[in-house]
Amino acid sequence: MKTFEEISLELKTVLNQDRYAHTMGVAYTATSLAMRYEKDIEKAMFAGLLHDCAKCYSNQEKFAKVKSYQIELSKIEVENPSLIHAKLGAEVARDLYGVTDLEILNSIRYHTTGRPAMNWLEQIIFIADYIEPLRKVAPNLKTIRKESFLDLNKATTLILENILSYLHTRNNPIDTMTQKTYDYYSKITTI
Ligand code: DGI
Ligand code: FE
Ligand code: FE
Repeated sequence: MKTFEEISLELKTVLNQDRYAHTMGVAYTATSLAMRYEKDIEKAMFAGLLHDCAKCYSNQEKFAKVKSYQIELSKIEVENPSLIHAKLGAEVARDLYGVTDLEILNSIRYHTTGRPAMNWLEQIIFIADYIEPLRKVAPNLKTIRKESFLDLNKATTLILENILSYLHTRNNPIDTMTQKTYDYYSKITTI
């Protein structure tokens, strides 16, 4: 696998400026969460760094890469290409950045929708993506940030509530995985 420095330099050329800044925010927020929960800090840093590595390709490039990596897309992913960067990102991280660690690859693959029963890294990346310092618009963000350092499951539920209500107000279709993730975490959380 390439070094953090090498990957950062490459990402700077393929991501736009805002996305690069967000990426660094997620890398360091994930690191902080890994410290708090006594997990592997380095893994969290790499996963955060790479989670949006496929975000800035054009839709045309995304579909071309999906084809070349033989990725299976659901109907909702075909119709909402903004979802594709998660699955595609896992393949790009493996192919272009030399990541072999399955936990890192899965945390990239599931960072947008989450999934039921996420492992620690998947959950930390899902949360860090939402709470990193440059994210400014979500409701109750202050509470969610605090909760992230107290109870990962509770924070996950709060984030999914926001995502679902945001998608509802915009009349965007809900990916079945997003709904399943919400159902799972709301059931195991008492708020
Ligand atoms: O890549 P980021 O912007 O950092 O964050 P992300 O990977 O969570 O992607 C956010 C985008 O994904 C945003 O445009 C909303 C969309 N999204 C997340 N879950 C769903 C969804 N879009 C649809 N249609 N359905 C979902 O369930
Ligand atoms: Fe993303
Ligand atoms: Fe992100």
